[in-house]
Amino acid sequence: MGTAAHHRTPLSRRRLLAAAAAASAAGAGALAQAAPAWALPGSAAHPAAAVRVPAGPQAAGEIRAEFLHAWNGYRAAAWGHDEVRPVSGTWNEFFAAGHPVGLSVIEALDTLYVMELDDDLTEAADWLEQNLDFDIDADFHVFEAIIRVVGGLLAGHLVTGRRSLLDLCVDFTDRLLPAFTKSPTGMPYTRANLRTGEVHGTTPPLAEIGTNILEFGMLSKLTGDGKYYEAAKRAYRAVLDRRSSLDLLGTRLDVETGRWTDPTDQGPNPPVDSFYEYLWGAWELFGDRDCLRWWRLLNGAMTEHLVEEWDGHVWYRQVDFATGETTGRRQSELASFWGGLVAKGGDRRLGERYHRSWESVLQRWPVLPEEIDYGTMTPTSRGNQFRPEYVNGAFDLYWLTKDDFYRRTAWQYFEGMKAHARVPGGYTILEDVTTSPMRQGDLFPAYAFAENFKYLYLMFARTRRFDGSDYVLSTEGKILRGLPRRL
Ligand code: DMJ
Repeated sequence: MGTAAHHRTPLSRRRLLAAAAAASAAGAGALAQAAPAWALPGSAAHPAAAVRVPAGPQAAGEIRAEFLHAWNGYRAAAWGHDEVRPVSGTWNEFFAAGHPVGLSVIEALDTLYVMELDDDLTEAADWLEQNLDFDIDADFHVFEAIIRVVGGLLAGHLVTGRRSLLDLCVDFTDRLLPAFTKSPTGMPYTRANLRTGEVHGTTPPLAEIGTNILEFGMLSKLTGDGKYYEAAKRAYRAVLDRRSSLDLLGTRLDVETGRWTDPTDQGPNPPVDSFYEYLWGAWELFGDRDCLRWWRLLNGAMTEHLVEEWDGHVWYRQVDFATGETTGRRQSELASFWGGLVAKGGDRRLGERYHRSWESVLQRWPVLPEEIDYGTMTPTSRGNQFRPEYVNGAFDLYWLTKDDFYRRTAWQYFEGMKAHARVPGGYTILEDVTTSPMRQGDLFPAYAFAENFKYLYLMFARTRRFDGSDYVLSTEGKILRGLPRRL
């Protein structure tokens, strides 16, 4: 690797388009020179293209068996608790110590359905019906509660048709709603006490302000009560009203004063990532034209001001949202879903290129580190929380393009997961992916029952239980559209 000066090509999109237009005017030869900045190298140039994958049904069977390995590990050691610690055979409560809500059971519902594990689904839904009681005197993290519990119960209702799961979902959401309704700006507080309605936490990041419109919108649709959708929309508007003159956003806002407390535009990195994801999602799921407009505006500005070429790959730098000045070159693994979103949301080339940037990192570390600095290509956070984002991106790109490259790279992800994160009691997070062997931790995050195995399975399975040509999944992998029309 050479010096940054040799490798950086900081061309903004507008400049690239201008260059392409000028080249076009000058003739085809010149255009061919301007194009490479966005050109997609042939899949064959990427190592994942050479990965050997078993035939679809066999691959799907292997993935299902690995899901069951994890699920049965949870059932044996931690049933009813939020998360299993598969190495020690103990458990972890995700929201509040001493107050389990069976989070893994909630997260798994629609995965059990698509994998046709119908006895397990019945057992899980029965258990939730008989045991869940949200009258809990504890603070719940509002964003996590929405994407995990509200989304999980909604998806569970959609796949089982059980009214009881929807009733639980309404009760739970109503207990979180004060975080929105007590806020003078409409942007939610970070935490809410489920019993008292007290709220805390005044400076959430954007992901926590905007990642709710899909779950709240579905709830409004299913109940006929618009208050959930209205709360979500008001929070979005409050942020859009505070964008900079460059149409960029900072990281955190004070929900009481309405002032920015962190002016960094993170691009698709956390803790902002799904704020943008849900703008596109609200257009797809509800046809919301405001959200489409906002997605186009903000995504266009990020493409213009944040995207840069570096060592032949495209990445999103961090910038000051007011000036556009570069402030960092970190890239979180959590951003690796972004290629699929950008491709769906209008710029297929950029989306495919961004995914391939991450694919090149996967060749180096078969389980991705939590964060890298792409300027030096060094991991800046060496663990991996058993993350689903990379395969989420491959999943979306596969269904959009039907290019087998994405199945191959997903299979490579699956093999990395099996080789390094599998333990006798299921699967675990990794503390360091740069050691050999990779140093293992002791936790199976509940989201992996909703995400990793589902994305993998649905890329290979022949099933009538999911429509890959018309689907909307939440940020937590919950299937909100794409199920058979039987409900
Ligand atoms: C999940 O809870 C969701 O995917 C969320 O959007 C952020 N990331 C975690 C899994 O890594």
